[in-house]
Amino acid sequence: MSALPEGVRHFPLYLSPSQQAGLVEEIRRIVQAAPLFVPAMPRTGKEMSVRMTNCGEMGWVTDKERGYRYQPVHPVTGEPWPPIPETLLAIWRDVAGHEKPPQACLVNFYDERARMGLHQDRDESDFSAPVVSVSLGDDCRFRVGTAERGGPTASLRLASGDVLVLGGQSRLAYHGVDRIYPRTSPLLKNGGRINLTLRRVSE
Ligand code: MD3
Ligand code: FE
Repeated sequence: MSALPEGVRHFPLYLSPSQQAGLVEEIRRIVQAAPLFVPAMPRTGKEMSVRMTNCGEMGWVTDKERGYRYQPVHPVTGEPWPPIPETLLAIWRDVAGHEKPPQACLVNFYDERARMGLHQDRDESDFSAPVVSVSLGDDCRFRVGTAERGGPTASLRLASGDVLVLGGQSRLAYHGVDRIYPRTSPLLKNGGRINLTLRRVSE
């Protein structure tokens, strides 16, 4: 499959380089208050290669014992997540086409070896809201399929400043990150990729 599935909208270079740099500063402040944690798969405890944190009322976390969930506090510090920066709320208002503001913003950090296997996002209880994703730093190969496991997939190169909106049919599509293209962006001093996903968690 080469065409993008229904409901996927890609806005290449939605953010200018100076807007990207401003957003990176805001993410640095978030990571200072809410340090990156190592997510682990339910039951097996296998560690993911991506490092994570969140901002917003709720954050997505996972560990061996309690599995995938949203919770209002950081899993290590026990502190509430920092608020979602206004820059991100403004992006949501512009592209989401959804009345209510996002409740959660997951911050994923990929080093050059990190990946994310194909999965569905179904830990939210409101699938009427889209997911809005913002990419910063190195390019990646993003893959998106259908709502059925084993269906056809399309791949898309995401670059720094790109925004992706996953709504409608694509909200329950399988998706993942096949690879990072190291040193393709000058934005992050030590390289790597940051992805921010804005979501509604409950209705
Ligand atoms: C397609 N993150 O955090 S963002 C995730 O680049 C996640 O870090 C990837 O998948 C990343 O769950 C992909 C783009 C994205 C986010 C949510 C989706 C694509 C999606 C939900 C449904 C379909
Ligand atoms: Fe996902």
